[in-house]
Amino acid sequence: MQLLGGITRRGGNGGLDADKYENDPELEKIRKERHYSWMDIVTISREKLPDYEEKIKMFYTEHLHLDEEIRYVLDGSGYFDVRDAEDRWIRIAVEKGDMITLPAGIYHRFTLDEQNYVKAMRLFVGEPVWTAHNRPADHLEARGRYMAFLAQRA
Ligand code: KMT
Ligand code: NI
Repeated sequence: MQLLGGITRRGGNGGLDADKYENDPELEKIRKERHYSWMDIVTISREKLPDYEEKIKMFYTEHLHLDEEIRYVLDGSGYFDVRDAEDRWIRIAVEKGDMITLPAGIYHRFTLDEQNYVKAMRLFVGEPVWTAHNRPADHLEARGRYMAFLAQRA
């Protein structure tokens, strides 16, 4: 379903089954329709992620990307904070079974919750570009396009 600012989140009742991600026709359908050709799986926990402290800091530093950020939570949970049209932080909880998409150009950050654990599939259209542009990044074309998208909906 649509959340604010062009963000979408679909959960388990949308047909996805995180326990069957290796063979899930619903996931295959989404990937085909949305051209999510590339994927990998990351685990974010103190035990599993090298340079955990540093990575956690990076995820929680306000930034944007030039492409859509697509995450499918296979296990665990966390929070995506996003800026709304008035530049206020909005916290979006994600948990096992949720797939969230953040549009290119939206300022956001990610943090774990008290579980301190998330396992997520990262999806991408074509070859992934992970570069995080920390705020301020208002001069970037992706930011301009996102601002225009917000303005046209207001
Ligand atoms: C990111 O880019 O913020 C991450 O991959 C961490 C969150 S995955 C639910
Ligand atoms: Ni990001």
